[in-house]
Amino acid sequence: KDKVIVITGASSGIGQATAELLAKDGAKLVLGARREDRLKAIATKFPAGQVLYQKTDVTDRQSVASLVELAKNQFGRVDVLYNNAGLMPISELSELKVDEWERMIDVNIKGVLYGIAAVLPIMIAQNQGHVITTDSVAGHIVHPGTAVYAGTKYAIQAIMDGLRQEQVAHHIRTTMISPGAVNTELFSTITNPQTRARIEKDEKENGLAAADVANAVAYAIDQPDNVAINEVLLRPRSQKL
Ligand code: NJP
Repeated sequence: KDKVIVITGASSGIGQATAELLAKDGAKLVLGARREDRLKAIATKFPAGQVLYQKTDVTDRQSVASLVELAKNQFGRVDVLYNNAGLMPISELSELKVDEWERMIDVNIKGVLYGIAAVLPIMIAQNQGHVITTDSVAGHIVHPGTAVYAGTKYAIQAIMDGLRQEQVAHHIRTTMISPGAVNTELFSTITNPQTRARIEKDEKENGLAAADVANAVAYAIDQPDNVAINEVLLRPRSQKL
């Protein structure tokens, strides 16, 4: 209940809902994202000193390292890193939105790797830890338009399972949280207006609530230390693919 948990992408959606759920349960949190005002608004809902925050850009290795250092310095350890920051500017490959491909790779893959790089020495020294990453149903299935987004989420499957296998001896657990549609701000990163309108409508009408996904994160964290929930895949009941 009093675990020290670092969350990236904590300023909205799944990250915010998870931060609020875990903080209510007594966890000590360090929240990162670019929108510092949003992080501050979350932190001030809880007793002073329980929820810390720092402006963080996960595409900057030093910025992620500094977020993790804040947790280690203030709370003395890092029990859980939740790599949740992500972008989904989906488009068909023929639209050649190469800048958006690069941004997805930078945030969804490199951002996660920077998080792992920052916590791994700490967790190995502790001989204990838990790395959680928001993956996706898109880490299992691709559709026209999701090639690069799904590619980043498939990559996370490989990275997280590699981490799991390598760190069994150091008692480091890994969990991928793989949702289908969730009603968050994620559609706002889509620049094709028709695609954006379609996804926004679908997420608002049919998506899970961010709090539903937060429950899955808390479930994975709350298991006894010898139990590793390696993946939770959750869809709205109405979602077919
Ligand atoms: O979306 P949203 P979600 N550095 O937009 C942050 C996955 N997922 O909660 O920097 C640091 O509300 C951004 O913060 P800010 C998805 O792939 C979702 O849905 O202040 N942070 C915000 O806090 C992603 O991995 C659905 O703008 C950066 C957060 O990321 C995760 O869920 C379905 C950043 C995004 O919150 C959370 O997304 C699915 C950066 N450079 C998987 N760039 C879904 N919603 O349907 C962005 O399968 N952030």
